[in-house]
Amino acid sequence: MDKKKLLGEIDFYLVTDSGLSKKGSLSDVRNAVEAGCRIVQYREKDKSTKEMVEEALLIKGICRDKAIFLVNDRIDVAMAVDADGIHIGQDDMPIQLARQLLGSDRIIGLTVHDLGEALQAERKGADYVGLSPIFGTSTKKDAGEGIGPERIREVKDALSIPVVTIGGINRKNCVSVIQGGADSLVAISAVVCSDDVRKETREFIDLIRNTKRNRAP
Ligand code: 3NM
Repeated sequence: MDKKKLLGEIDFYLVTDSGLSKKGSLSDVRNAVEAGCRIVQYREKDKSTKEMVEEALLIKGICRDKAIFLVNDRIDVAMAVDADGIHIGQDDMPIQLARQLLGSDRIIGLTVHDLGEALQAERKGADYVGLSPIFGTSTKKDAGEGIGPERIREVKDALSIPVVTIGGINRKNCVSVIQGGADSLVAISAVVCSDDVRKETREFIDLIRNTKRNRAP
């Protein structure tokens, strides 16, 4: 399965958060993938490297040929478990070095906050950008103020790589994000804090697909 090709088709994007999760990251990934989620990012800030490697291997096993499996920030963990790629921020490993370490086949996603950073990300070889934060969020304490869904379009129109959106997105405001031009969206608290991750993921996927079908080209 060509995971870079799959990247062009993603809609709902799961990012794990063991601090917020009701039933744990493994359960969240299992349920989201069963519901049809095709991209998973393992984001873990508080566990030991050993625990992360063990958990990442289990998540990789769940994703297998159904979903792209990325590791947030920790390029060493991604390489150790042979993940499909990584997601990094502006202050993490510089993208050119990450590419040297990972090779051309792996997926690298980069967080960007505006059009300038997005253009640079594409120029430097990112496979997608994570545009953030769209709305205010308490899930990431230093995320800053939301840029609003109306700022997505300028980034989407300027890039040829997928635009993933993150930050304060829920089922009420997600239609505005997709209508704004996003290819994909992450909703962490809206999903992992829910009692039924599978149902919540499915509802996001259906809403995103219906909105994409009906939006102007
Ligand atoms: N990164 P929720 S905001 C992981 O702005 C993350 O870069 C962000 O969580 C950024 O969907 C964020 O619960 C958390 O708002 C998003």
